Amino acid sequence: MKIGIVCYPTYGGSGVVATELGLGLARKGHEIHFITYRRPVRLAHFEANVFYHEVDSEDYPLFEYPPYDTALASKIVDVVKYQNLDILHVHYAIPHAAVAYMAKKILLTQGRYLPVVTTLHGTDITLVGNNHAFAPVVEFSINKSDGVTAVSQSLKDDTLEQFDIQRNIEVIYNFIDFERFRKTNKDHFKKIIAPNGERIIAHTSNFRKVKRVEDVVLIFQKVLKKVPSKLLMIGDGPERQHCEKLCRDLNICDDVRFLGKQDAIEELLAICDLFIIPSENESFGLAALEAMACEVPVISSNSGGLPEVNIHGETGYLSEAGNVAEMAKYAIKLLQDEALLKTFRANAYAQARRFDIENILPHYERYYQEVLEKSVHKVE
Ligand code: GMT
Repeated sequence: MKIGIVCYPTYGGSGVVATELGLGLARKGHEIHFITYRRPVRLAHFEANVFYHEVDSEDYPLFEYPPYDTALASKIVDVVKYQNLDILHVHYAIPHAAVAYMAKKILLTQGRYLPVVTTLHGTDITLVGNNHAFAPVVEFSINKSDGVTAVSQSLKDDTLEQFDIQRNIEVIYNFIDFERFRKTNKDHFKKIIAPNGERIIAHTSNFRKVKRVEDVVLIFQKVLKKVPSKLLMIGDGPERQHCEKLCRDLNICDDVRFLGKQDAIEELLAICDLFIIPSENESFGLAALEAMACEVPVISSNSGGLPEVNIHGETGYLSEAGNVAEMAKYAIKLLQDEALLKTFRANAYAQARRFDIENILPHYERYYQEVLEKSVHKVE
């Protein structure tokens, strides 16, 4: 198949999933065309059947906000026509699903039907999408997509609850590539971070409010009182500065390292004992899955799709978002019991295996095929 993929090219989960999906499909022989405003971060190397089309957004003094949506729609039309794409897969509803609809309408005037699959990732529904500034367009463009997928059952349920959706939504989970995410020996690295054999705890995110990053620091402060440990804060975003100040106020800076955005996250996860993800809302929690693939148990909130990934009492523990005391209690329990930690490590890995990219890719392929078959004679 010739597949167009529209996504955000940044470190965010939706862009990562879109890029890894494209690369995985390319390995299976499909021709993949990424269409976005910058080269996606995970698209680092040349691949024979992977193409990247940059959206060139014209800046003009009249525009306070350069019209990216218009430029993207034009680029989609161009790539679909001249690369002869079979299907377009857009990741994150805003604005991609609406832009795809516009491109589809333009192509229709030229006698061509473009089947569009939209994948809902999370905040495009739960946080931003249901804001009145976007909601009518999000609802309309979901209903007008030829196929819609959600990354967890919880996100599907939220979408059906919050919008008037007239069509089926297919749950296709986030996935993990075990070629890359696996526990490797990085002991030399561990010695630098935890020279006295301290436990190592990690958090990865885009440091947005929804992640409750402050809770990570508060949980760690409690853990530190009972278990010698170090905290790795990986990623960057609006809440980082506030968290750094909190660490200074709590006088725990010597035990916390803010590492910023990192490309080789698997190398950091390889030395970790525990991962914390206390989000207010989390449609799936790809970061938790990445940790579990590296045999790291997870302390998480029970919001959104996290219970579909992290199994309470098996792969980690779940608490109500904001219940810092309970999360700290669970973390201490695990970190103080070597045998329990070992069992949870093995369970986390086994659970992560369920989301192996090798199992999830065929699901997407089947779904594309289904959408294509239903679109054959369409001239809507
Ligand atoms: O808000 C983020 O964490 C980034 C966001 C994105 O779309 O870039 O991530 C969402 O999509 C990921 C991939 O499908 C999911 O694993 C994350 O759980 C989800 N984030 C939220 O729902 C907050």
